[in-house]
Amino acid sequence: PLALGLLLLHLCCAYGGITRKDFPNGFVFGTASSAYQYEGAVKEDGRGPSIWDTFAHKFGKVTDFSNADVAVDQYHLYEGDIKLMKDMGMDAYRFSISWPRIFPNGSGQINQAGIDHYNALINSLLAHGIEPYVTLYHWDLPQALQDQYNGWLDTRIINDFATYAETCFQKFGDRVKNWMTFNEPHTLTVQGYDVGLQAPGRCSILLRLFCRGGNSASEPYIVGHNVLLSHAAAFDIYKRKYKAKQNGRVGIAFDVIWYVPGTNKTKDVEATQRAQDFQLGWFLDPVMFGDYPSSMRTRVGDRLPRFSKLQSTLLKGSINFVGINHYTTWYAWHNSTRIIGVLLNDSVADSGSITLPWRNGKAIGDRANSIWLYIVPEGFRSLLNYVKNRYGNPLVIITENGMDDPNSPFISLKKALKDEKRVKYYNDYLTNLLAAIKEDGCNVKGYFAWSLLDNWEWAAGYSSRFGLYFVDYNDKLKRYAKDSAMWFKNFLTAG
Ligand code: PSG
Repeated sequence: PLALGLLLLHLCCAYGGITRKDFPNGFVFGTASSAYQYEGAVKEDGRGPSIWDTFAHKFGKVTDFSNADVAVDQYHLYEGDIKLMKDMGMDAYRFSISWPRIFPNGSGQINQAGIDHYNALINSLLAHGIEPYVTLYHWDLPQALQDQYNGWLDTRIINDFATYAETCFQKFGDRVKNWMTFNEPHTLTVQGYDVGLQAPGRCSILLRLFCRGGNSASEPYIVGHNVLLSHAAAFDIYKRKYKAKQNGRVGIAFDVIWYVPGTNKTKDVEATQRAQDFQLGWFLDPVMFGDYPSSMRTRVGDRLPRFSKLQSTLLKGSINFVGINHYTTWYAWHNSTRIIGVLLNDSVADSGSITLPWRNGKAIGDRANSIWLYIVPEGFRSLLNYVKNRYGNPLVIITENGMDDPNSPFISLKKALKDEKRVKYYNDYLTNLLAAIKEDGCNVKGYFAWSLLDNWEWAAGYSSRFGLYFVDYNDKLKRYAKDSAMWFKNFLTAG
């Protein structure tokens, strides 16, 4: 007990010693996850295949040649995982529902075994006093809809998504009060249909070297449009048919890198704003204001679909909270060359800005394991102020925040559990979040760490470890608390 006490004292007070008591009453803390990255059991209880099963099983798409057939097996191990959350003192858990577990063919017949599984998960969370926050779409589209009509490229998806969403409201909405229709509409659009590094892996950049099908100059805008209209349809159904009875909230979890100008020249400052327009603005402007940012309209022209009057009205105000997945900050400059436009001819080139995590050969911050993840805690506070100022201080929930370490056979278990860098990351990002709330008046009401456990990191497979808990992939997926889990426990339960 003394050793543990000293460890907790060290973990808490080595870094300014913030605790949850410094946050407003009712502020929610939790951890986040997603179905495909966690569940495994891909062939059990009638689940249909998703586009991520297909993609992960294609040769060369995942750096360590792995797939998520087993992942961290939360489908079977959820009871134990809920105890880990409880033990840290977490209030909430963000997870996603796998669409092909509910509708193995994407639409049509409901799979009762899928409903039963999520009922059991939700009931167990509530029995332990943990509030479920549910994402409807965290990228695992039923393969059947990809085969039938090209998934997000076709407007038929809007109805099928709306039916799936309504089924979830109907079956789980008596107990689930916080919904996110989409996880990272921008990432799924750009990674899936512009650069092609994620499912379904379509692109035309770099002379079609890496993709067989796709058009990076048009498909991302079509997909983004259908995602927005699908969100609006689901929001409308909730508002008209479920809100009065269930009294919940519907949001979206947006991926947001904070961009800072590479120099203070006007054209770089303007390019920084454009980079943000083509990331957060692309999806948040339509749900707040009813249309895309004007910089997108000007620069993309006829390739950017238009909203009808009715669609625009449906979209405007179709969000009860703004979910923010935030990890990192990059620089942005005006793109004054033509090379990128020629090589890419895509939505990235359309923005007319170049974004990078270094300047003059020097990184913007300390790097985590992922090549895109640089640690810049002050960027978090700036981003929250940007959202406050541009969008009228909406209700914000931080739906993801975290960093990864490498998965290496040369790092001992003992060493992997000493994740000092992660402890410092959380301390510093939460300190900036606190300042944004208390000093700047940002309306943030919840925070979810990515992630409870190490898990399957998409194209990076198992090579990346984002967890507060270590997962031993060589020994029955056993979970071990890292120092960061102890740090959270102290942060949440101290005093
Ligand atoms: C989000 C943001 C960036 C890269 C990847 C993501 N970025 O800033 O370049 S994906 C996001 C996702 C979750 C991932 C997690 C870590 O929602 O499923 O595991 O972040 O990459």
